[in-house]
Amino acid sequence: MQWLQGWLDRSREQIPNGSDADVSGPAGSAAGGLGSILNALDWDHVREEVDRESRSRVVFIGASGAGKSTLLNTLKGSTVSPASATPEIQEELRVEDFGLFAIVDVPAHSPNGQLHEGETAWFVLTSADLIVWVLDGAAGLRAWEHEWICRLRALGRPLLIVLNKIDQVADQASVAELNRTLACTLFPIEARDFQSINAGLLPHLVEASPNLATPLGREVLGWRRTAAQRVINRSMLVSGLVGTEPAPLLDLPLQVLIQLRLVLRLGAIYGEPVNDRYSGELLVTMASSVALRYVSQQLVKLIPFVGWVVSGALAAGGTWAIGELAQKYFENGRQIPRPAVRVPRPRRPALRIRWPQVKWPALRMRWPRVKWWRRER
Ligand SMILES: Nc1nc2c(ncn2[C@@H]2O[C@H](COP(=O)(O)OP(=O)(O)O)[C@@H](O)[C@H]2O)c(=O)[nH]1
Ligand SMILES: [Mg+2]
Repeated sequence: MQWLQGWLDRSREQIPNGSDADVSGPAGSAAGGLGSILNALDWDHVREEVDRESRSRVVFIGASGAGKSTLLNTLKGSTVSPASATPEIQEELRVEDFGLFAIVDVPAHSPNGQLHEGETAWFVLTSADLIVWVLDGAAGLRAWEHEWICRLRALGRPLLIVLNKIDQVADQASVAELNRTLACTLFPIEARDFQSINAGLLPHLVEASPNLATPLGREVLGWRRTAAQRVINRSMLVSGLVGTEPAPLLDLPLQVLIQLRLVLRLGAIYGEPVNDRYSGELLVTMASSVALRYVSQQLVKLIPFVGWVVSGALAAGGTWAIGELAQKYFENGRQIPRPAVRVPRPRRPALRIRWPQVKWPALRMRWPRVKWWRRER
C-alpha cells in the first residue's frame, strides 16, 4: 500500500489549493493517505467549500459620480442603488452592501486612502475577494485617486481598475497614458450598457478571481449560462488532466469529487441551496451516463501512453456530459430534460403508383382496367 500512499501524497502536493481537484482539508489532513481521499468525498466538506465560494465579495470603489451604482444596476438588471447625475458632496466613506457586491463611495477630499482598522469600509475592503476601482473616464485620474489606488494595492487583495464612461473619452492616447501612470491595464467599459460590461469586465473579474464564476452566475442573470459553461469547461480540463494518470482506479475518487463539485457549483449558479436533496433521478441518470465511461477509462490505462491520453479524454468527456446534464436539470427547474415526444407519422404505402394524366382518347379505354387492378390490391 506504500506506493499508493506515496502517489496520493504526491498528487495532493501537485494540486494547487482551491482548485477543483483539491482533496486537502481539515478532515483530509487528519486522516492522511487513502483516508484523506475518502474524507474529501465527504459531502459536507465539498458542500462547505462550494458554499464558501458562493459567499465571495466584489467591492466597487471610487469617487462619487464615477458610475458605481450604474454599473451595479446594469449587472443586476434592476435599480438596486439609485444613480445620481449630480455627485454628492460627502465627508466620509460611504458603504452600501448588496451581498455579493458592495459599493464604497470615496469623498473627493478624504484623507487619501487612510483606512482605519475597525471601520466598515476597512472590513469590507480587507475581506473582499476582488476590489474594482471605478475610474470616471470623463474626469480622468485625479491625484487623490492615484494615492487611494496605491494604498489599496498595498492591502494585498486582487485589484482591477475599470475606466468607465468610455463613451465620453475621445482620445485613445489618454487611455494609454492612464495605463502607463497606473502601471496596469485598465478595462474600458460603458456602465450603462450590459454588452460592454459582458465583454469588457465580467471575463476579467473571473480571471482575477476564478471562484467568482459561481456567485456571479447566480447574481448576474444575463451571464448565468456563460458562468455555467465556464465552470463546466474548467472542471472538464481538470478532470482530463487527472484522467491521464497511468495507474488504473487511482483517479476514480478524484473524478467523482470533481464531478460532485461541478454539480454543486452548477446548483449554486442556478440559485439552488447547496444541500443534498438533489433528486435520485438526477443521480441515477448521471451514474448511468458515466458508468461505462469509468470502466472503459480504467481499462484503456493498461495501454501505455496512448491509453493514458485516451483515458484523459474519456474522463473529460464524462465530466462534460455530467455538467451539461446538470445544467439542463437546474435550468429546467430540477427536471431531467426529456426528448420531445414523437408523433407517429402515418404509414405510407410501400409503393405508390402515379398514374399519368392521359388525355389521348385512344388510351382512355384502358382506365377502367387499371382502376380495377388497384382496388384488388
Ligand atoms: N455617459 C455615461 N454616463 C454614465 C456612465 N455610467 C454612469 N454614468 C452617469 O454618471 C452619473 C453618476 O453615476 P452613478 O452611478 O450615480 O455614480 P456613483 O456615484 O459612482 O454611484 C449618472 O448620471 C450616470 O447616468 C457611462 O458609462 N457613460
Ligand atoms: Mg452611487
